[in-house]
Amino acid sequence: ISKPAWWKDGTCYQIWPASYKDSNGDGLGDIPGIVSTLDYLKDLGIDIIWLSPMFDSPQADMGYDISNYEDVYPPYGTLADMEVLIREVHARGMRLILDLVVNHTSNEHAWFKESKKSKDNDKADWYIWRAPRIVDGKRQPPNNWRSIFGGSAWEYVPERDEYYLHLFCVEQPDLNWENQTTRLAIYDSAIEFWLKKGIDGFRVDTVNLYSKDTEYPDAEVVDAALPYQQATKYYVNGPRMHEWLKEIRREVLEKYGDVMIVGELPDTKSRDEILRYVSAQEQELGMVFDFDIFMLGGCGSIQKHELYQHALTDMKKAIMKTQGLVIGTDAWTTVVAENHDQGRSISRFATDDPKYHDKAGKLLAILLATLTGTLFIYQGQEIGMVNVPTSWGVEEYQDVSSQNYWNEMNVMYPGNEKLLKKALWALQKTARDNARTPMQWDGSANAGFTEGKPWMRVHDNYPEINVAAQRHDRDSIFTFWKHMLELRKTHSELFIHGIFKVCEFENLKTFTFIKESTSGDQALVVLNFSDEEQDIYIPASLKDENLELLIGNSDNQGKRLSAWEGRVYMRK
Ligand code: TEU
Repeated sequence: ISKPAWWKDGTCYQIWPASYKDSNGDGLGDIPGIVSTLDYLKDLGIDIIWLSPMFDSPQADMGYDISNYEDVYPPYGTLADMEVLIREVHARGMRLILDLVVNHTSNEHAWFKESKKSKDNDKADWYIWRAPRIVDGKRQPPNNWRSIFGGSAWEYVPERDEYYLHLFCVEQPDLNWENQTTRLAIYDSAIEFWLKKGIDGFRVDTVNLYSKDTEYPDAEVVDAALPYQQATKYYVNGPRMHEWLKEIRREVLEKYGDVMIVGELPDTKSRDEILRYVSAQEQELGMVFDFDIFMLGGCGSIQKHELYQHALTDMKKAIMKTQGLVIGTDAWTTVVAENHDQGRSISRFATDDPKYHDKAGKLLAILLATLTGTLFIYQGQEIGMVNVPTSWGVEEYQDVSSQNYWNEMNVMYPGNEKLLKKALWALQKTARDNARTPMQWDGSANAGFTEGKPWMRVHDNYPEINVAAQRHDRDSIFTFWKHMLELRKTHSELFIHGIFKVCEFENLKTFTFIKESTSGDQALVVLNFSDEEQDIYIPASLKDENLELLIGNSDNQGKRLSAWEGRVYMRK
């Protein structure tokens, strides 16, 4: 058996550059700011850093609209700053991965500026152009597809008298992957440029959307109230996806050794389909982020206000699915509960009630740190940052998808106070803004994030929840995470690589599971996801065994779990 890849055992920390750490007082995080915190991350027990887009960009979608893959957004720093970051990360024995955003570029990328000029320029078919459809003598988009961020997925360009496709914002035209010259340019500019600089891999944005149904048929009308329809069927996991991912592996990645490739895999439910991407034998991706956990309670649906409280069994199901990917296969999986597109895990999956906040944060740390796969922690998760306050007005929400949703609701339901109130309620629960409030470093002005005016409002609770308050406090969520990450490594066969078995699935209050290593070690993890005391379930196979407490999030010695209590037992 060969030694497991470094990217399997490593714990990865995601940095969202705008909101992480500002070093020059312009109110926006930056690369020198990141460098100044590397010892902090090392101390937490981080092995890999994933940096969200810091490339040059007009920031229509916070950097997921890239205008130059080979340069840095000036307020974040320079290429030289990135070189320092790469060096300093490596000097501490850590690794760095970047975001690879190649489904689309910015409309200000030189490729697109050229492409839109005419129908016969060099890059005329580097993007997806189609003729208008003429209905009753009027110009209409080529089909009825809805953009993921709302509105039509097509935008008209007079110079060409054609529309281009944008699955996301208008400012994010989709690249034409069918064109081999385009693909090679992408590989060269977005991938190899950075691998040559010494980065260790990529998180691949929307890794399954590049191959579309090139007939561009109309999508079925599911919601007649909407002017444009969800068309995922025609662009998710399209016919040439696997061919192209194999091409990237074969033609590009192979040259750079054991790079880490984690793909973001939206809208993919089937286990077999996921395995096509992550089975080692397929030679495509190392692992993916499955979306089931993020979609709990109807999150991610177009009508955000139709959100409901998911049941604990739904969450168990989502986790069983990702944990099950490694069973009987040669695939690898991920453990993730937060990122820059989601509400905070403590608010979504546990409770942010101040009475239970610390315990809930530690409960989630127990859950995540005992699961199999590469573990991802999002900035602020390690101190239990929570969703934005319910009192914030809509003007505090900065994200383009939040704003589009709000505008759409106002157009569709003008003056409907009740619905608009619900829409704001839904934003507070699901908006991407929840993950984008500035990192809470200390109790000083602006949470120590910036000495200037922060680009986005700092959460009101920063005097209570911040790094400085927690770092040296034995009882803090931070210290608990640190301890959990150490245990995860000490018992890596069990926690990082073990087999996961859920117990008493139907229980709606407690989440109980066994982890078992190939050498036969066993751990029992018991987690109370409720405000009330709960019994501890001990499966028959462990009834007569000697169970020793490894760690818990409470001093409770009792035979029952107190509210939001979690424990890990080891079989002696
Ligand atoms: O997200 C892809 C994606 O599917 C999102 O639409 C996701 O479903 C949504 O944000 C949930 O609220 C990636 C990036 O993570 C996101 O930040 C970008 O905006 C998007 O791609 C476009 O690049």
